[in-house]
Parts: sequence; structure tokens; C-alpha cells
Amino acid sequence: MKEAVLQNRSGEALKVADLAHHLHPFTDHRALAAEGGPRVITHGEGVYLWDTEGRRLLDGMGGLWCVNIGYGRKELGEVAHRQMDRLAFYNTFFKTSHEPVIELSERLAALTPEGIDDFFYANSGSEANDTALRLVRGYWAAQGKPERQIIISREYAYHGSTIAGASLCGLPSMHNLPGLPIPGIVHAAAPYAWQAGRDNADPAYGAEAADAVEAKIMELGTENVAAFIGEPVMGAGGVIIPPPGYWKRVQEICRKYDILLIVDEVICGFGRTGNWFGSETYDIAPDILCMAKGMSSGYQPISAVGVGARVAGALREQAGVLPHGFTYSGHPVAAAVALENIDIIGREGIIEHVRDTVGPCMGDRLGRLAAHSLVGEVRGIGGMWALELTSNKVTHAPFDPLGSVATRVRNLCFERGLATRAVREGLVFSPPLIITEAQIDELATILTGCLDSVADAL
Ligand code: PXG
Repeated sequence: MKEAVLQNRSGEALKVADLAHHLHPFTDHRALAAEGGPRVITHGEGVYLWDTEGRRLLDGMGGLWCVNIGYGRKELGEVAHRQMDRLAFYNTFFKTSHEPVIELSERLAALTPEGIDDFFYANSGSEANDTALRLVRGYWAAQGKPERQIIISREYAYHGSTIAGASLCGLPSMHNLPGLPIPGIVHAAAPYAWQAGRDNADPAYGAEAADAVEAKIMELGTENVAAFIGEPVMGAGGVIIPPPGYWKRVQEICRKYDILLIVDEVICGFGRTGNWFGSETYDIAPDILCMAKGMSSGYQPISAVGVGARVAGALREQAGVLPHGFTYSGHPVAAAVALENIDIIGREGIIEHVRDTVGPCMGDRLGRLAAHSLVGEVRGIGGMWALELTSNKVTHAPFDPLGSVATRVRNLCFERGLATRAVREGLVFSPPLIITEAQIDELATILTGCLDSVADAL
């Protein structure tokens, strides 16, 4: 009966009901009400979404950086159905396990960078990062160094929206609630060449940007630092691409001061940069690797923390209970869906498609926009790209107020059938990784038209 009710409600009725009872993430609720309610999405197929107005959208964001295999893959629903019938839930606490989580752990051990062989499960990227923090602090305490508690993150980082996740973020807006960031989390400068007015292809900039991490360690005292956390490519902060030598030098610094390296692969994992993990793309050997999003292509909420031998070994040898876990850690349905998603990415050659087609094609079509009067820079890798808009191509100044032009372009893109995100004075793209050349052309054509219209109106 409920299904019939859901299917019979008009778009207008749904908007009204949503306004009455739904509090949304990252939403200005007054503005939402003034606009008469949210866009209500009805279904998706491939790289496209449809809303209750019957409008088709090319999803330039892959949901929220996550629908790597695209929408409407029936296999995942079938796997979920079978698993729910067989065992819909059981926990993995207290020495218990089940087949989907065991198989998923084996599969992840084979896929992740060498040395990452043990997996702890959660439901979101934020929970994965919270878990990583608890594991590294627990590790140092077990080593007799409980003073090693500080986690170094970076400006412009996005690591989540729990209290610890938001604290790890380096975006000032994420600290816009009392009490944040929590003590023990600090931020080093990011390798953000566009903003620094530097050349991102310059190895000297790569080394300098990495030295900001060393400077932060010195300021804090090496004996107090537990770990450094970073996204291989910063995603929500605006697709900030590490300059050459950056990750090599950051790793040297971590090793020099015996600081653990947590790599947040929540966006970069599962093909986004043209390899299974961004750690492969940038030759990173993490102690801990956090993953979510593309792990299930968003078909189920699931995340994992891959743990290297150093921390996992200490955990395994330690007597007593690790006091950490979530009811749904290693949920059997989510694990079964993640396994099927990983199979699809592998057997359909999606990683190769990103490397050989999506990356070069996005680079070419978006790259042509670098000459546009509003565009200062186009950058990206694989299936994650950004355009920086600017009022001055020499000084890199944004528009006034900050973000006003990017937001106008974003809004027009939605009107003309392209979903994208505005970040500061930029636009970011992370489409489903199955996107074809023709669909990339469509994306670029809509985007170019919107940039032209906004430029004409300014
Ligand atoms: N790490 C990274 C690198 C992320 O991008 C998280 C952790 C947190 O994951 P959960 O599943 O807890 O949301 C993310 C999430 C945006 C946007 O506006 C990006 C994310 C989340 C919400 C909005 O681009 N990334």
C-alpha cells in the first residue's frame, strides 16, 4: 500500500511534504522554502537522472562523487535481494562473521596497495576516518607513547561531517559550529598552486608544498604527532591535484619522524583517478587507507578502513577488546553489493576506460574551456575535474562576492540538464566512470553554453 502512495504523489505534493518534515544536509532551509522545495529525483539510468518535472539531467557529479558504475544496474538489486532473503543482518561483533564480509575482505586485500591486508568496516567515509583516528591513537598508546595524539590534516581537505570528520576538514565553513575543530587536529597548508599563484607542474612547488607538513610537525613537536591524513587528490575542496614530487616528499617526512600516514581514498578509490586507488596513481604506501563511496557505487552505504601490517599487527597481538565498532560494521547486504560492484568495475574494464578514455577526453573537452573569458584554469585527472573561474586571469582573483559567478553557472547548468557542483569560484565534475565520449561532449557543450550565457550577462 505504501508503494502505491509513493508512486501516486505528484511532484508538487512531494515538495510540500519534504518541506514539512525533512531536514537536509548542507542546505539553507530558508532558501529552500523560498524556492518551493527541493528538486525531487525519481530515477536514474547510466549517467542520467530524471526529476518529477520530467527533466533529464546528465549527472556530472556521479551522485556525490560515488556512483562509479552508473545508475540502474540490476545486478546489484538482485544480489541485495538474494542476500536479504538468506541473511538480512547479523553483526560482526563478539567473534562472529558471515560469508559476504569474509569474501569482501579477501577481495579488498587483493585490490588495495601492497601491505594493506586487514579491513575494519563502517557505513560512511566519516565513520571510516573516525575509525582511523581511533586506531592510530590506540596504536600509539599500545606502543607506550600515548602523547602521540595529534593528527595533521590540510587546509581545503574534506574528511567528513561527524565531529572528528568535520574537525579534520580544512574548509572553514565546516568549522562553523561551536567547538570545532576539536583539540588534537591541526591543518597544514595544502598544495593549491592556483591559489598560491604557482605552477602546479613545477617540482620545486611540490617540494615546497610538502615542506609545509614538516614545518607543522616541527611546530607541534615530533613526539606529539600521531598521523598525517590526506586525500591523494583533494576532492570536495576543489579537485586540488598534487604537484610533482609532493607525495614522495610527504612520505619521506612521515617516515623521518615516524608518523603514520592515513590516506583518505573515499573519492579517489575504485577507479576515480584511473587506478583502483589514488595511492597507485601517486605511488603512496599508506599505513591506513580509508574507502567508501565508489566501494559500492553508492548502491549501499558501506565504508572500510584498510590497515597495514604495522598497525594491524599491533592490534592483533594486543590483549583485550578493541572498544570500537558500529552495529552495521560489515553489513552482509552492503558487503554483498560492494562485492558485485567491484566485480563489475573489474570485468567491464572500467578502470582502463577511465585511464584511456574518460581522463584524456575530459582533459581535451574541458581543457578547451581554459581560453574562455571566465575560466582561469582547468585541472583534473581520470574522472575528477575542476574549472577555476576568475575575474582576472593574471591575479587569479575570484568574483565579488566570492562564488557568485560559479553559482550562477551551476544553476544554469541544472536548468539546461547538467548536474554539477560549485566550489568557491570553481565548478567540479566527477561523473559516473562509465561515461562515454559522446556523453562527455554533451557535458562540455552544456557547460560551454552556460559559461557563454553568464559571461554575456555579466
Ligand atoms: N572523505 C572524503 C575524501 C570525502 O570526499 C568523506 C570522507 C565523508 O564521507 P561520508 O560518507 O561520511 O559523507 C567524503 C565525503 C561535496 C561533498 O559537497 C563531498 C562529500 C560529502 C558531502 C558533500 O562535494 N565527500
